[in-house]
Amino acid sequence: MKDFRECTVYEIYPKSFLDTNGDGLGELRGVTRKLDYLKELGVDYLWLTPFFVSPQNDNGYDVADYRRIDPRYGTMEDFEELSREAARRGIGLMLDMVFNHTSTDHEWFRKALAGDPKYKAYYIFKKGKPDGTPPTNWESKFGGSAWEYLPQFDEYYLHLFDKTQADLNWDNPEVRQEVADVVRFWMDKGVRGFRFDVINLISKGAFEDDDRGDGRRFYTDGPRIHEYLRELNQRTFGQDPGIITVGEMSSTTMENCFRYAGADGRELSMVFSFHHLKVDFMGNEKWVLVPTDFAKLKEILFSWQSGMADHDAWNAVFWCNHDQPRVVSRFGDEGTYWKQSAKMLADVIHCLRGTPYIYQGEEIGMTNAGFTDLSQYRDVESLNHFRILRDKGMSEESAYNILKVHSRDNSRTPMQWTDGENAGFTAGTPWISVNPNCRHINAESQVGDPDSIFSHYRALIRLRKEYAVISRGDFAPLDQADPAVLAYRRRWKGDTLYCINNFYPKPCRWTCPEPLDGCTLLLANYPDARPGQTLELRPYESLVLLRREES
Ligand code: TEU
Repeated sequence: MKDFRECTVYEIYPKSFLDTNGDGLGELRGVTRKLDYLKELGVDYLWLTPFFVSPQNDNGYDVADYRRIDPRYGTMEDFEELSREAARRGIGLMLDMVFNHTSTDHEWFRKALAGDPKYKAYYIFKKGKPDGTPPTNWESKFGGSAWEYLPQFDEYYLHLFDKTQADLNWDNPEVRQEVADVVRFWMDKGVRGFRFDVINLISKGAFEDDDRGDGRRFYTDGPRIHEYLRELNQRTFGQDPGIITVGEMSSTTMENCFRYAGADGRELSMVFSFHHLKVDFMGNEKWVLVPTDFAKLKEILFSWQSGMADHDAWNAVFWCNHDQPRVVSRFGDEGTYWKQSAKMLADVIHCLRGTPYIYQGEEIGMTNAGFTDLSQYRDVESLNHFRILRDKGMSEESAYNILKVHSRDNSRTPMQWTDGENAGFTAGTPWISVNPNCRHINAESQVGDPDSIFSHYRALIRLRKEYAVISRGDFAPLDQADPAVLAYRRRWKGDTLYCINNFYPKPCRWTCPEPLDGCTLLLANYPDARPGQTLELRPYESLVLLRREES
């Protein structure tokens, strides 16, 4: 059985990974075809974003049937082949379960719409206010009201995301049983892990107007959340200690995460939290352009590292996923220091305490989409918010500049396999534009090159397996106040590891507050790096140092 502390998870967005049938959309067979590449990288699990039957209004996060595969992604045989071939290479599959909501195309919702009381009770229907407005003033995460009116019932249903994603009513025990049955169905197919989409939003509290925000405080980490997770755990994955689970926790608190991801294993193996990725937002507002607050980034990363360790709880550590801009564009440099900054950012994450997640293309330093026209955007969230910004009177150019930075489509452009036509992703017309920088950023040119970003990620994945100080060590921040350097220390038994990073393109001098005698260089992103008590750090320079106990 794998120990998830030593493992690395690789996220695949199948639609943009590899198209083998020329329809411009990637599918499961494309993943099977690239298993040797993933094995070479060394990852342990593949998290596949949803490939279930869906109208694809939110690229599969609007599930219409949890047990069937959308024909656009392939067949159940394709899935079984992928599962078998992955297992043969020691790789487990992690499925993405979207249980906060279903598509309004789901049979349950259709029956609800037809007036069947059993299925109406699967969702959250409420009367509007006497003045004809929705039940509460809550906002959808994708913009606009979180309530959709249905004239035939003179009622509204709740949708925290798109209006075609209706929230399930977890207070209904039948819903909880249905969800557990789905999890068991996939466990029986040999799945080795689950990622639970926005799982901390399932327990709704009071349905009241929010005079301080968009309503999230009424349903985030809600009143019965821990009870529901424990119940699901006991009914399903908790019966198989080999299964790993990760919960996507939207706007959560650390105190709740101690329980979600506690070592007692009563809820989940680990959690994704997002506070460290809101450092280029204005509060919770994403659709603005503000510079990255580096002090805040460090403060958040470090406090979560220390807090979770103190409570024996486990983090998923990451910069990238299918909802986030590409990290090299966001916190690094797409130009002169592209390679150095991509490697530095990798070191920061992979030496932390937690299970690292890599998002497809991150391992070759893929950048933001670089779209030049609005018509290239596909994401429902981006398109809705573009409209909202324009309605508020913002110029098209300003609204567009915000999308360029924050749109989720930045990470959804096709995987860059080669420098050829459509980056080797498809022989047809890709569903979303390929980044023309595939001419110089592509997997083919990096796999055999020992100095590539790919090789650097490969080394980090291996080091986590080799050194318990990385997989198990404690955590302590170093020189938290430095305005340019992000540095920390890990310790396990007699071993001490230092991860020291210049986060900026400007060289800087940094003196380690702890003696570094006896340290040797484990990894660096410049060929001639030298350890020393005082370091003259070059642009984006990163050093990983190790001191081992004399034996
Ligand atoms: O995302 C949850 C979520 O709230 C965010 O990541 C969201 O995309 C972002 O905050 C908006 O600014 C999950 C999935 O990862 C995402 O792809 C889905 O669209 C969403 O849930 C709904 O299922």
